[in-house]
Amino acid sequence: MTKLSIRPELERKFALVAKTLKSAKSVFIVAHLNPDGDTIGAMLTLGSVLLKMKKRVYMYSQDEIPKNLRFLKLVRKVHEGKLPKDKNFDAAVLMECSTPSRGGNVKEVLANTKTVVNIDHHKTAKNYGHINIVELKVSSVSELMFYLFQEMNVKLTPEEATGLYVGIAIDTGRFHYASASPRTMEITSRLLSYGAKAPEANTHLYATKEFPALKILGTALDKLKLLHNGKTAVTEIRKSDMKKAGALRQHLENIINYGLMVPGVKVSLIFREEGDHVAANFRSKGNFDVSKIAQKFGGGGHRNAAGAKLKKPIKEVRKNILKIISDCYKGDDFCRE
Ligand SMILES: [Mn+2]
Repeated sequence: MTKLSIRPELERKFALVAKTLKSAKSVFIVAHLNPDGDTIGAMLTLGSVLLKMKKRVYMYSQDEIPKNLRFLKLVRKVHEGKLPKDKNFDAAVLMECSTPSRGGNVKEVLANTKTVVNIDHHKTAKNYGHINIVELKVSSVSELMFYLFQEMNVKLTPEEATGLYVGIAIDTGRFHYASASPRTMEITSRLLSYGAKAPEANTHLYATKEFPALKILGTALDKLKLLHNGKTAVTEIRKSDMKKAGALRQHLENIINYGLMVPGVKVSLIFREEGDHVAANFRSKGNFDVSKIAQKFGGGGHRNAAGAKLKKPIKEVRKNILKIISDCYKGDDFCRE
């Protein structure tokens, strides 16, 4: 297949990384904390390629890898929360870690590594590596890694192609967001022709849910209410709901997004009892800046996704926060970006 072209400056950097990795005997690869499909997919694919080249490869994820990614075969070779005994490496590659600490407790290892490579696609990325490849116009670090393998003249195996496919699918919201560019699709097309197992990956990522996750979703939807002329969707999860569903915190992922699906809804909220406090989570559409509301209650986040923790009874938290949101609709414009 013909090479997919990139900016000469970027191509030179990838050539340098390819050369560094080819001559390295040992490589330390790091995923970020709370790892997602992109950081893990990119790490596993690089790990597999380097293992075939007979290098000492140490893949490190300080936090546990989520269950829905464990179908990727090489996951079992990742050291979860376990730093290497021999801390000397010829090269290290950090997958979308904006700073080294985003990779966890890796400072000492990096200090003993000859060449540190930082690969990222986020605005927040700092140039802490000896080689820094920070490219904002790609969907994912997995998409970015494709160019490295191109530069290394590697033909990816089906398993390796699946790793990059997972990263791209996750970060584009399964090709839903604007970040899925024509180039993203071209790269994905190549991954499929290398045998990426897209249907299998999609089943694990999008069509698998543990029973407690389904049950607690049912409870949250059952309690969902529309307020403020249909602009706010709100629900709550009590400790007793969690117990009844047998649900853990990990089973709550994505529930908040359901409220935003309702036409006309601008803000979705979940109030949840947890330990000795109430967690308030916010999602919004457009220029309604929920991070401003979270900040008023000691929390934070981004324009469209934020949260706060409050040590007050759930009824009171609910009333106070809904009041502020109602004021926002009435013209208080502090909550507009
Ligand atoms: Mn990413």
